[in-house]
This record gives sequence, structure tokens and C-alpha cells, in this order.
Amino acid sequence: MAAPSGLCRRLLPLLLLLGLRIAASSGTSSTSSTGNCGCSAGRASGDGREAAARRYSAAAAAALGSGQSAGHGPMVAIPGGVFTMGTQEPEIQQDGEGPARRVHINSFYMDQYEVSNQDFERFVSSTGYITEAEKFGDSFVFEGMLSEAVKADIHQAVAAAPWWLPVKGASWRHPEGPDSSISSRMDHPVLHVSWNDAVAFCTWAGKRLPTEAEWEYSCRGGLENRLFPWGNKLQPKGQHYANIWQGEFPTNNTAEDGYKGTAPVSAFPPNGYGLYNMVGNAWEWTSDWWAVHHSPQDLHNPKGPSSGTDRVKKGGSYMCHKSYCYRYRCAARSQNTPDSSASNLGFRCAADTPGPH
Ligand SMILES: [Ca+2]
Ligand SMILES: [Ca+2]
Repeated sequence: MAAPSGLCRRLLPLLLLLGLRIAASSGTSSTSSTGNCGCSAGRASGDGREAAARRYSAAAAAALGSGQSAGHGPMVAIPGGVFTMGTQEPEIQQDGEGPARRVHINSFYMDQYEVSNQDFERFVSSTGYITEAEKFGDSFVFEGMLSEAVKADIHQAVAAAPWWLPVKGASWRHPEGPDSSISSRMDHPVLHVSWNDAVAFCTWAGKRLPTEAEWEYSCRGGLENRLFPWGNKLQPKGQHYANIWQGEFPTNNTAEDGYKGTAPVSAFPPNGYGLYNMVGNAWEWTSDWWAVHHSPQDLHNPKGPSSGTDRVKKGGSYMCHKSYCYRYRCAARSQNTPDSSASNLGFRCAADTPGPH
């Protein structure tokens, strides 16, 4: 299929999807300032690639020997416990941030950092893996990161979020299009990876994606009912604790926190569990299907709905500003189709602790 028609095929449903989301949220006055944030861009539907990616990952893992640990960073042992997941004071009603519920989590391991370009390069050079963005031939890039030359070639945009542009040749190796490179950003989070790509990486590394509950438990770092991994104040003593957006979105990015785009995965202080950049920097995929209503019975190591169309992502990104995307909170959540990729979306992996829980 020629690239332009493929692009149209995927963009049209995206526009419809965004339109529907706006319609669904327009009656919720309390969330109107943050609800239609347009902070994600994605392909509108999967078409079997997930199964293909799973087959691929299983084959890759088998070839390498399961449990091999080449190509990934350090993990932190997260103790089991009970925590309050979600919030009774949702900031973005339609995202299903509430209700607050007491959730039991068994001990597990969590990657200390977001998966970096360096980590992902090891995976690709070992396996020859080709990401979905590379197969599709394009990925979504935030307009503010693009050169005028690249923008001049693009005539399509997402109506509800015109700052997202589909860029031909954008991929994890070329985050802002074919002329861009990651050579100076090897320690930054890998971007333009779909959920399927993330599953393939984690499987290869002998790991898995965290559940949403595990991710949120990790984000909270042992604190109860706090907005952020470090507490309730965004900037304790004036210090920046995460890579988000300062200034006016989307026109003025002052980079007061030191970073206009992504930061190294080890930047900013870690939380109580020693985890870095749980909120901000890159959004992170989780294993759960997306739903906004949560089962009151599912309170022990919940894994989310058994089926769906979108996967849950957590933590917000360097593009998040309170005015339009107040999602750099542990309880916040958003979603994309499993084959979506964008210039602000990455992941980290989790793993089971050995032996019985
Ligand atoms: Ca920033
Ligand atoms: Ca993050």
C-alpha cells in the first residue's frame, strides 16, 4: 500500500475518535480546561500486529534463552503492600481517575529508569526488530520539535490537536524525522515505540510491562494519597522534580526545568523507591486495557479489563502543562491504541520476583 493512502486510512479514524472524545467530555464542565488536552496522538485501530509482535517476542526470547538480561538497565525490588489506587478528587473526570480503592500488590521488580535509546539499540542490534512506526513509515511528532523544512512537507494534522503532525520517516532512531538523530540522546528515553514494540522489548529482556496498578504503586514510592511521586507540592523549595512544560502550551516552552524535549532517564531526583522520571519525561505504557470504570472486586494484583481497544499509559511527558494536560500525577491516566507511537511516549519494564509470593 502506498504511504499516503495508508496515512489517510489511519488518520481519519483518529480524527473521528478525537471528535467523539470531545463530544463525550463537553458536558463535564469541571474538566473542560483539561479534558480535551489533545496530549496524545495515535493510530485508531490495531489490525493483528499485536499478535504478530507477541509471536516475534516469544521467538526472540526463546532464541536468546529466557531470562537473559542483555540490553536493559537496573531494576528495583518493590516490596508488596496495600495502597490507595486512584483518587477521590479526580482532576480529569473522564479519565477514570477515581474512585480511590485499596489495592493489594505482591512484590515485584521495576526498572529504575525509562528504557533508553541505548537499551533499545541493544535490543534492535541483537534481534533485528523493526518497530511499528518503521513498518508504517511514519509517526506522530510534536510540531514544536520540528524544523521548518519538515513542517513544510506536511499537510495533514489532527484537528483537535494541531500540534501533532504525522511525520514520514519519524521513528525511534529519527525522533523528529529522517534528518534527526539520537546520537546525542542515547541516555534519553526511547520514543516512537508502540505498545506492541514495548512488549517485544520487555519479553526479549526476560521482563514484562507493569500492570497499571504496579506502575501507580511504584509511582507513589511508598507515600499515600499524594499527587506526585515526591509529595503534593510541584516544586518543593523551588526545585524541579520532573521534566514537564513551563510556559504557555503549545507556543512557548521556557524549559525552566532544563529540558525543552526529553531529559536523560537518570535526570531529576528519584522517588522513595529509587525510581526516576515516573512522572514527566516520557509517557509509559502499561499492560492494562483501558477502561474508565474499575471493578470493585479486582483489588488483588489487578490486571485491568480482559479486553479493549486501547492500552493504558501513565505519567505524562515533557509536553504536559497544568493548563491542558494535568496528567503528571500518579493517579492520572490516558490511553492509545496498541500500535500508536509518538514523540512523547516510551515505557519501562517490570518483572516478577522469583518463587512463590
Ligand atoms: Ca521541560
Ligand atoms: Ca516517565
